[in-house]
Amino acid sequence: MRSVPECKIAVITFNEVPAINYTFKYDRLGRMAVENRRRYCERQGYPFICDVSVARDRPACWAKIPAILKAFETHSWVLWADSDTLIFDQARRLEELCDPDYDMVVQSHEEFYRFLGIPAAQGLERMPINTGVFLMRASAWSRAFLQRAYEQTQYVCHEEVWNGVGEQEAMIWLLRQNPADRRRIKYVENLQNHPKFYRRGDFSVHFYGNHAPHLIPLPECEEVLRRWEATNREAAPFPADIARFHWCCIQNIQPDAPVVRGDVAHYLYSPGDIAPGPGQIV
Ligand SMILES: [Mn+2]
Repeated sequence: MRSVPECKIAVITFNEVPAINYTFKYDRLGRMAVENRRRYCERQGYPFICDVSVARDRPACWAKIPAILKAFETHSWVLWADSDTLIFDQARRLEELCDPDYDMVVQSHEEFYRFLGIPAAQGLERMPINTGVFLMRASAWSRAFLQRAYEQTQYVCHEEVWNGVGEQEAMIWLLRQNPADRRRIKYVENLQNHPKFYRRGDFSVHFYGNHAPHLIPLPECEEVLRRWEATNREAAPFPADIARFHWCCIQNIQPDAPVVRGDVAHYLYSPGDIAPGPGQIV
C-alpha cells in the first residue's frame, strides 16, 4: 500500500454552470465559492482541487465521488465543500476536525431537527448525513463506501433540470443498509450551517436549494450579490443579510421561470428574513 503522510488534507470544490440555468446559484455563488476556497487554501497551505472531471451520464453533483477517490491516492484526508457553500471562518484549520477514530466527519443537525420539532433520532434516520461540506479519511472503508455509492445509479436523475436528488441520497441509502457504519461517522457542530442558524465561529454556510420563487426585484438582487462578491474578494467578514443573499442566489431570475420549487417557509424563513435590512442600499 502506498504510504500517505499523516494528515495531508486536500480541499475539493468545483463549480459547473448548468446549460439550463434559471438562477444565479452557479453563475454567481458557484464562482464565489471557488474563489472563497482558493483564498482559504492559499492562506492555510492546503492543496486546492477545483478541476474535476464530470461524467456526462449523470448530474455534476456525482463528480464529487470520483474526485474524492482520486484525491485519496495522494492525501490522507479530503475536505469536500459544495459550490453553494462559503467558508466564513477563514482562520480555522482542518486538522482539529480530522479525527483518526472516524472515517467521515459531518455536520450535526440536532439544532435543525429541534427547530423542525423532529426528534434527533428520527431526523438522523431520515437524513444521517448532508454532503454539502464533509471530511473523509482515505481509509479502505471510505473507498469502498464511495465506490458503492457511485454504483447506486437508481439515484441518478435524468430530468432536464436537476431536482436535487443524487449522490447524497445514494450515500444515505447505503448507510440505511448498513446501520453499524454510522459509528464511523463523527458528528460535529460548526462545520456547515443553514444560513438561518449561522452564528460566529461556524466554519461554513450552505446556501442550498434552487429555483425558489422570484421575490427580490433584480436591481436589489444585483446590489446584494455585488456587495457579497466584493466582500468575498477581499476575504472580509460577510455582511449580515445572509438569508437575503441566500434568496438572491436561489430565486428564479425571471418571475415567469418554468420551474419553481419551494417557498419562503420551505427554506425555514419568514418574509422578514429576506427583506432589506437597515443600512442596506436598495
Ligand atoms: Mn449544496
